[in-house]
Amino acid sequence: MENSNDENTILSEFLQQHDIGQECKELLPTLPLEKGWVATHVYQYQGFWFYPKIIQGVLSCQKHFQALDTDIVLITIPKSGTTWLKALMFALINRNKYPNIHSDHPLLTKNPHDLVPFWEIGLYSDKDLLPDLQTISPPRLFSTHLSYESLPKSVKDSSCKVVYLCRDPKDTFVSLWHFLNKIRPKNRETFPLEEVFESFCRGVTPFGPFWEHVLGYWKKSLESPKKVMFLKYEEIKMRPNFYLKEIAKFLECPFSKEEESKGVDDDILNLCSFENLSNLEVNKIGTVSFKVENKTFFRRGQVGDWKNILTTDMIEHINTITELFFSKHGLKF
Ligand code: PAP
Repeated sequence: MENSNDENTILSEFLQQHDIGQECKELLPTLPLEKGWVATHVYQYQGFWFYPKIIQGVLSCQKHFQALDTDIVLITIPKSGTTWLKALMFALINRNKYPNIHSDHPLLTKNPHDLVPFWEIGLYSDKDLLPDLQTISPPRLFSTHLSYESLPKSVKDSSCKVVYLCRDPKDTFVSLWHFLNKIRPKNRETFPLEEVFESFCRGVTPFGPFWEHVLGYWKKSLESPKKVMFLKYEEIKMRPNFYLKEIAKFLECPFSKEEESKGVDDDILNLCSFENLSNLEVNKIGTVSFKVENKTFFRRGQVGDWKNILTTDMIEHINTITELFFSKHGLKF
């Protein structure tokens, strides 16, 4: 079923203004704002851009989330491969609980976003209701699109682990542009590629600026490699088995020789592959808890799709920004 225009209008209103608390209402008028795409405006809070409803969730999780040393937080900027990483990490840490990937595995009947909740877009988005996280047995797995600077303090102070995934900004942008168009509100034309590109390059993009977001986690991963693991979509695509094992080691749950000989690692990779997840009935119908259709999270799942859509000037421009921000820090795409 196509997401109806009415549903998308509800999403855009939801992101814009739906049900925000007093603190958020008072904060918004004090923040810089810019034209949004899916909602009318985005606001800059702590240096990054958000829809109003999401600022509600950010304030709440910053205030209330209490990290445990055993927690695992999966972090991305949108369209970097969040859905894939959620699936991989869920399957990885629950591999003893759900050994049968063919019959009763939760990923066969639930979208990864419903198994690994976001703080700001899910658990903490209700202004009146805080989540009860006490009942979740460790290790608890959460996700967020927040920058390092904006993480709840207890995440930085505790020994919980952070797994950060990013992607070539050109593919991140192209994926974002397609995504925004799929969820755009009623009666809106396709968003002009050039205008969305210009906003992205200025840093005005949901949870952006892209470059500051990535750099924050890159620096942290160099400083505290036991705390923050830094991954690239392109590298996991190229060597999935190697990186799955690296994630397992980082989370201190490495694969045993016996598991490897049984092919548990390959089973997880097959279960979480783009081909498998995107063809599951659950991911073709229905919506995730934050009102986006499940199928919207699966498009092409390839490296280098930017070659099909960006002009030579755009490529040059975005490469120049990337070089400017990243080269002195030894980060390359
Ligand atoms: P989100 O941050 O809004 O949750 P996210 O999952 O990061 O979205 O981005 C979706 C991208 O990941 C899509 O990329 P594309 O637009 O370039 O195709 C989507 O196809 C890709 N993706 C989703 N699932 C997988 C997967 N299992 N393996 C590889 N790529 C995937």
